[in-house]
Amino acid sequence: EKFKPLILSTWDHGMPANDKAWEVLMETGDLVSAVEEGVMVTELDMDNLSVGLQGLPDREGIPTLDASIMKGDGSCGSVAFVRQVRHPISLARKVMEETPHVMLAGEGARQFAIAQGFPMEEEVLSPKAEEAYQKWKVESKYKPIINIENHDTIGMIALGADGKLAGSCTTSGLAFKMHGRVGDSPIIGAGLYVDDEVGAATATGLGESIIRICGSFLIVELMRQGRTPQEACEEAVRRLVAKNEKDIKDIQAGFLAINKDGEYGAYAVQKGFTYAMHHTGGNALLNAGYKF
Ligand code: SD4
Repeated sequence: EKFKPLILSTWDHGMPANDKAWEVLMETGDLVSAVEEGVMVTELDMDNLSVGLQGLPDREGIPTLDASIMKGDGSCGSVAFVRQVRHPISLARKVMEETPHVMLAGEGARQFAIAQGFPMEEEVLSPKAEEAYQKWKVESKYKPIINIENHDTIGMIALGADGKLAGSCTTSGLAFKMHGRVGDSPIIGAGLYVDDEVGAATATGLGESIIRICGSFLIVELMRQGRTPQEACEEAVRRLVAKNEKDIKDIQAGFLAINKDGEYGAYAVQKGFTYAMHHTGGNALLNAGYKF
């Protein structure tokens, strides 16, 4: 099956994000605004504890955010380890459009946000994040847990009617990470990769395992060599499993891919990875296949 336009997003919260992205795409025809505004919905969702400032904080109790955006012509921008910014995806877009750089991190990213007129939010944890942090502090153990809300990054990839592609990815990262830890989401080629000649891919899950295999870039390259999006996602999971063998029982990671013809695929390490797919016929929540 082939669909054009087509929008794919990770997890259940991909549904409202897709709805918004579709609306923007239909109204404006602007794919970059569609993928930006789509995930902005998730950045504001107070029930989502792994995207946006309401997300679970790092070990010091501070929420720090990662985001990236990319167009199929190779334009891209990202921000990593940024504080006090409500919409890191919009800041990533500003990096793409207003600077000669691809990536800004930490205090520099925050200063750039101020210069661009972004409001600075107070660093107060959301009630749910505060509660979870207080509980975590009792034992203060770092252990990634599969498929609970600390693996709920949103990654979105989209194919326009004109055959152009774009993608976005935004997260508060792993719950209770070390201060300064950066995941896959803001790393072009890890959490997101888009190439108009081939297709697009995005990732969710344990960022370290995804960075190790350049997950999203790998999927796009496999599609370039002739694999379908589904085959490419499965091969990336195989590679990820091989490179993360000793901890694999505790790792969840999932990938989404679209090729430029409008075929798509999804695959995860463990059961439970859902994704939303929007085409002209509507928006649907699907279950990805999985390895274990
Ligand atoms: C990260 N990939 O920072 C993200 C985690 C994730 O919801 O998917 N979180 O490693």
